[in-house]
Amino acid sequence: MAKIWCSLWIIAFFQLCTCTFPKLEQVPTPPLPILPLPTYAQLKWQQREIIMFLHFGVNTFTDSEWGTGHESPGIFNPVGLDANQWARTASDAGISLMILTAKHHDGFCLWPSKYTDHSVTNSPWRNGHGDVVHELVDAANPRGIDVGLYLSPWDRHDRRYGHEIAYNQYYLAQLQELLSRYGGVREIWFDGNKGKNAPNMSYYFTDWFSMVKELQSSINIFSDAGPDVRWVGNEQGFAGSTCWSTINRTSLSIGNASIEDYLNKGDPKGTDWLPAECDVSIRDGWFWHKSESPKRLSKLLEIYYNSVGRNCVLLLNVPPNPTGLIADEDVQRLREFRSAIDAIFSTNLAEKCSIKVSSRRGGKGGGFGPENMLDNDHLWTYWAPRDDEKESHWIEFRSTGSDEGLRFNVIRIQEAIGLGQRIKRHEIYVDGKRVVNGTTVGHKRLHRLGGGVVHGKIVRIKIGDSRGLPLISSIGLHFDPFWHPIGQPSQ
Ligand code: FUL
Repeated sequence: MAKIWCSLWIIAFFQLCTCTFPKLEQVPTPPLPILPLPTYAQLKWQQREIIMFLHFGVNTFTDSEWGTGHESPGIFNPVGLDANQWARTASDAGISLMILTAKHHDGFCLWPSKYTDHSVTNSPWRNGHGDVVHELVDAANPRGIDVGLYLSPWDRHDRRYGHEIAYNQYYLAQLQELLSRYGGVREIWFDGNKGKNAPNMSYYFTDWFSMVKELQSSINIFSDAGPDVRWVGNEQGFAGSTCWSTINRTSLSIGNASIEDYLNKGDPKGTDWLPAECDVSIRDGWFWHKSESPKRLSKLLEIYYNSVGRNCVLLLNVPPNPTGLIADEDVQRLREFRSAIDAIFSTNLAEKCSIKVSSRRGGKGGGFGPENMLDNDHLWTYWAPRDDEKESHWIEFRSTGSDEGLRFNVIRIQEAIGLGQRIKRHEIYVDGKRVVNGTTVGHKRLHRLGGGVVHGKIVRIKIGDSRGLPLISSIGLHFDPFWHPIGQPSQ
């Protein structure tokens, strides 16, 4: 009898509990990341998409690309220099970071360094009281534009070059000036290039990098081998059609031509997050030359698709002229470039479609549905399939109109890279016909359709292979009126 009473009490207790406390629904959590991951500064850098490079110095006045180091500071006199015009040009082009050559290979310093007399201080410009770095910072910051600096390790002027300790100390002293006098510096550029006959000398990169991080905690350090941003391996502005932000830093060294292909593609097995930056000039040369003019809009767009559209950042050089201004034709071309990008990507035809996916993490209302691919957050809201969905992850967009369907020639896919870069292979079909056979995606993958404009009702994206589950933060179907693929190879 006691046993029966006891059981009845237990049943009653459980019933009471379930009536009083409704069953707790667990909110689905984000999936585990796949390492390596970007740092906060690297994520911010990637979102900039386009950065402006400014090559300016004595070469601007001598019509050369590499100065000898024997130029007289007396030739530097940009009488109309207006850094506000540079910053306005950047701002109108939607650019949020400008990187200036504070010192190029010729050793001439655009700021009054106390460690050399080879600087603006000995030039007629502003009667020797000028400071280009300062003027750039003052023009950029109020417009919400950040500043980065290039300080060439190869110095053809300074006599300490070739004397290892003395030169490394000199270089570190200049780094300290640049990174402590001008407020926040968001990127520092260590160019590994030097002439074949340059004296043999080691650079103390480890010391330099530590000093940089000590003085600027949210800076990104660029060099061939990072540690935060890597070179893409060429100066044409083209990343590999497969491009991983991951790579093995131990396989990299600075100024080593044999790794250019590795830099161009990255490495799916890489243990370091080290995304690539594509540096290219709007003109043929890095410095301004009277005989040169800006690249055509179609060329700039091709560069955009092959850099930003391949998971990289585009570092576009726009050289000021001897007056100290960005030439009108370059300003104009940059405006056209920005309005073309805006025109192409401001309309997303996928928004007019119904979407189906292979599965969704946490079911309906779980927070990882396909609607996340059409919102404005291209990083932290994303579609995720179910943990147990092994292969054949897919997304399908179906035109809801009764007309002839969608008309587009560009497909955009973005991964939620905050949780790692994952996708290795993907294919895209329009009404059952394959139009893209692609590999990596990363922050942004843009496919310009080699066959031209597509009219279709059903667009299906299949993720063939990935490191873990694919997480997709955004998808776009766009129309690019500037794309005429006659004779162009398919991507
Ligand atoms: C190269 C340099 O030699 C060029 O002059 C230019 O600065 C380019 C961005 O990097 O290595």
